Amino acid sequence: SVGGIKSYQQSFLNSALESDALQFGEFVLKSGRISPYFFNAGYFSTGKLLSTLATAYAQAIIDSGIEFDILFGPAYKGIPLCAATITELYRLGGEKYSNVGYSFNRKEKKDHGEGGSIVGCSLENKKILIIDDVITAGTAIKEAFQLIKDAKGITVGCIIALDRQETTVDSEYSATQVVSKSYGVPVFSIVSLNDIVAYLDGNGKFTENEKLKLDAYRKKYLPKS
Ligand code: OMP
Repeated sequence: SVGGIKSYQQSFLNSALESDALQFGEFVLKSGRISPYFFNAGYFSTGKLLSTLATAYAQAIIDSGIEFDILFGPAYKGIPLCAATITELYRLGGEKYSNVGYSFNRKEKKDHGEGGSIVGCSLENKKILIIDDVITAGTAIKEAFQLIKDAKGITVGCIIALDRQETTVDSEYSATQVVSKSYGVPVFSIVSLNDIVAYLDGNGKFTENEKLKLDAYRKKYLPKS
């Protein structure tokens, strides 16, 4: 491994750079903060890219060792993520994952047919792992926790693609730390900002100027550990 990162993390980062899912420049975040980088998981939009992304999620889940029954993808972005990742989880993890299911929610409630807002496996009394792209303010993920609670599931953790490792606007902790503390569950990620810096720096994949800006940003919004 390069810069202490695993090969699936490298593949993920290479694909993220090639597809422009990971970009350097000047971006306005949901928080209003100006960031020198931005990650857009929606750019993993070919079969090749999505399969690399799904492999990375599946490897990160396997590495975490977390025990769960259902991978839940909050609408809309979580839907392809959970479907693609569950197939990779079975392909790479084998029998241990053969009974792990997946589900997602509808944004609009259906009042005919099977009804309800959950599609896929029933969440009732099941251990649920939430899959999402990035947690910034935690708005989307909070909704997911509520949906799962309403469907009588038990959320046991979250897996995201990128942990930005920056303080939220109203705390000294990062969004992943806040979610983890408030819900008492672990939040895993394929990569963190530290991994990005370590890997790209060791590979000459970004310019000296980009590196300086990224370092300054990281230090400015460094969360408590
Ligand atoms: P929450 O639902 O508030 O946690 O925010 C997630 C959102 O952050 C995403 O839907 C994006 O609009 C945004 N985002 C990214 O997708 N990638 C980034 O690198 C940074 C952000 C952001 O705006 O902070």
